[in-house]
Amino acid sequence: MPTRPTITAFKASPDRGQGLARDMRVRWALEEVGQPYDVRLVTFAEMKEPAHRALHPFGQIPTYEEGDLVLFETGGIVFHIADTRPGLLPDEPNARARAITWMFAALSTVEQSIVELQFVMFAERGKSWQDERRAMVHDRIRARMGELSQRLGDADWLDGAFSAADLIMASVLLRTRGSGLLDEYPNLAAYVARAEARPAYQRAFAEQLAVFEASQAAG
Ligand code: GTB
Repeated sequence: MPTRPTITAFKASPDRGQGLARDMRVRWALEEVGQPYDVRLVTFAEMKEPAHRALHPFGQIPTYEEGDLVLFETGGIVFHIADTRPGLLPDEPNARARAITWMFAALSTVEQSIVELQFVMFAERGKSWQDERRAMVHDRIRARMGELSQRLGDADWLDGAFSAADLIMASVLLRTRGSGLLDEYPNLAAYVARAEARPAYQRAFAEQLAVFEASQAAG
């Protein structure tokens, strides 16, 4: 059995426990493979201090420590979990390569404009051009979601059985729910709902929500 990992997460998540921060992906992957883990909570200030930057060059969460191994970037972390524990990647080499390709597609082709939307909504709030730019970014997201929707069709998962590719893709797509875009694509909305219904997702969600609730109770 591999060493019990420690991940980092927000001490006070700005999403108020909605499961949108990226530690959620890592928690979910660990739950899917049945790997117990520890969590170290960090403040925004702590993330920028040298001790945390030694783990994460960009001063962000999540990080992942397992014995001598230190990782950052959710794609790399989830891949490592899937590569070292059974359950999240197929054994057959071609199917495995396709699942890994979908992980990259989710992170580089689909997530890009979804992250851009977050800049529009938060960092660029109040700018005179915010509405115009939001409409442009919405259209870019729609283009990708439309293409993905076509490819998924009425399949349950991207390529056969549920895999790390679906875990990453659903984590990316669910971030569009608040904008209303996800509901424009009923098969993608159903895909995300299927992913969220998985017991491992539910356990991960409850764990990160408990952090938020504890922070509220502490005042
Ligand atoms: N590409 C990296 C990865 O996938 O690991 C991105 C990591 C990242 O963006 N981490 C964010 C962070 O540490 C937290 S998840 N931000 C602090 C900083 O950069 O100083 C992004 C996030 C934050 C908040 C919400 N929210 O409130 O809804 C959602 C997502």
